[in-house]
Amino acid sequence: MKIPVEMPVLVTSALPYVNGECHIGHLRTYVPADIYVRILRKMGYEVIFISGSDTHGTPIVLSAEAQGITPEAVVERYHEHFKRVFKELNVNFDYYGRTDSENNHRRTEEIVKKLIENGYVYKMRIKQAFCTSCERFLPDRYVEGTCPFCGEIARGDECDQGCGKHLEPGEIREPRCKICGSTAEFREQEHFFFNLSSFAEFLTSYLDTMGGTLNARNYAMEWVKKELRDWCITRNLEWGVKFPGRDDLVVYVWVDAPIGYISFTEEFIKGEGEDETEWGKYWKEDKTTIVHFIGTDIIYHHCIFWPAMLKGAGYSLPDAVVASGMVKIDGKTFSKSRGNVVWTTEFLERFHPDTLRYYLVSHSSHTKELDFSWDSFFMRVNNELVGILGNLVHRVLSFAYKNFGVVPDGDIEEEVFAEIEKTREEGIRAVEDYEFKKFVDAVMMLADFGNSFFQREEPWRLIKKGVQGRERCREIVKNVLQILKAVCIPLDAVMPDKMEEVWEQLGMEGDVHSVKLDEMMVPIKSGQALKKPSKLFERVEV
Ligand code: B3M
Ligand code: ZN
Repeated sequence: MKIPVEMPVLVTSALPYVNGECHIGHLRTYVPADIYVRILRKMGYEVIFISGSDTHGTPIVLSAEAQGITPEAVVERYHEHFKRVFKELNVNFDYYGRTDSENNHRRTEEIVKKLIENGYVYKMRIKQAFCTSCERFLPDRYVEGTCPFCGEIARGDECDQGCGKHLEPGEIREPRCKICGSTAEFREQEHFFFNLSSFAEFLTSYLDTMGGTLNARNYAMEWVKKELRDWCITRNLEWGVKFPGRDDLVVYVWVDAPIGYISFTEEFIKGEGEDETEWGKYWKEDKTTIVHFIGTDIIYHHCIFWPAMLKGAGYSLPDAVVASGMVKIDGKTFSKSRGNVVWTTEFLERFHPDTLRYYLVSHSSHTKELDFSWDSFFMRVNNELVGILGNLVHRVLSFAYKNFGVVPDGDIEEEVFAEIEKTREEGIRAVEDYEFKKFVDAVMMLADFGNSFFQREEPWRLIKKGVQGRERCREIVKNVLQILKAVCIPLDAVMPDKMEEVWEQLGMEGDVHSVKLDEMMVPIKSGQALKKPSKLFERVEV
């Protein structure tokens, strides 16, 4: 999607449940979102980048029960953990909130009341799974059973192992209590429903123009075409946002979680000391572009529930939903119990965060599944980062530093400018299509071009061939330094630490993070002092 450049952009990244540690499966959404934001800024957009911890719902409560601590304690621990991991990975949110903030409680209440006022909420008695030995109702992940649609093992609110459908309370077959394992029964209880089915027509036309990746749109379209069932929006839990007027019920976590996007925008803007109504520009007046980064497993929630809720309460609609493919490890789905998991902190103890950022976007295209394996990680680092990029930087800078000490004089050749401009254009097109792999591939091609150019012109021979040879050598070196500069600017979005190192070695002023893509075409200044080059990447091994 091409965004009008005068429009501020709000980019959000799905809110992680803070019920356990961050594994690399999480990162498939956050890292590309961060890269997207950095590139948009380099294209001249005004962007705010927001996320936060999803602190409610049964994922949190179950984890608390298992650890014998309170939900607050679980949230406290992992909220800080996620913040630290994002910082280490250079995923730079402008604001990282939490859905249990007072403000999010207030905003959720306001929106639910609006939906009630506008006639979209009704009461109904339904059958719900109940455990007689634990003497409690079993909402969402408290219950396991079989999916009524595909027969696979499922949890209370989603068929996570099979067809991926959202399940309404009472729909699961052969329910078992997740706590004690005994067979559950169904009991009647009064709950509140959101009249989702009345939004079918609206959703059809909304999805027709919604930007983002095609997987999001197509999945959502299919669901709308089949049938939309009304959506139970209350749960029997203590922990959560109370349903207005009912002390015994909280709203379903998928109500207050996406509302977090609004609350965090508000909280960020208030923190910036701006007028409190400023956030309305984003969520009320439709004067901005809203882009959600999510995983494919939560398309239903973001492309169906969420726009319907926003529409029903009179808020602005998301302009694009970008859905990343899931991460597998050696071809298998993540599983903590089977030891099939890679923890982010352990990864970062051994490898530089930039290598992980690079791997996550270069290994497969954004909407495809990413099959993580150590072999493929080592290969990418050794062949591409060390072999192509590190090699270019080290060879060129060492030669230039040794022979000139500064960026030498000379004109940039047309061939070089053409190659850089091609990279810039391809890169922008790739980002507009959310093809982050194509983006890095284009820049790495330019680095490759730099290597062949240096090899072809043989400056190390020229320098020994008298005045004329030395003259030509200067020009060649100036040109490859230009290529380096042009590689550094876009790649900074992917590997900010490493590209800052190169930027410094090139003797450039200021930091590379604020440099726009247009600067790729601006000739590097002759005479600026080069720094003594050091190795950019180390080879990695098992
Ligand atoms: N907390 C995470 C997940 O289901 C969920 C996302 C909320 S985004 C508003 O993967
Ligand atoms: Zn199913």
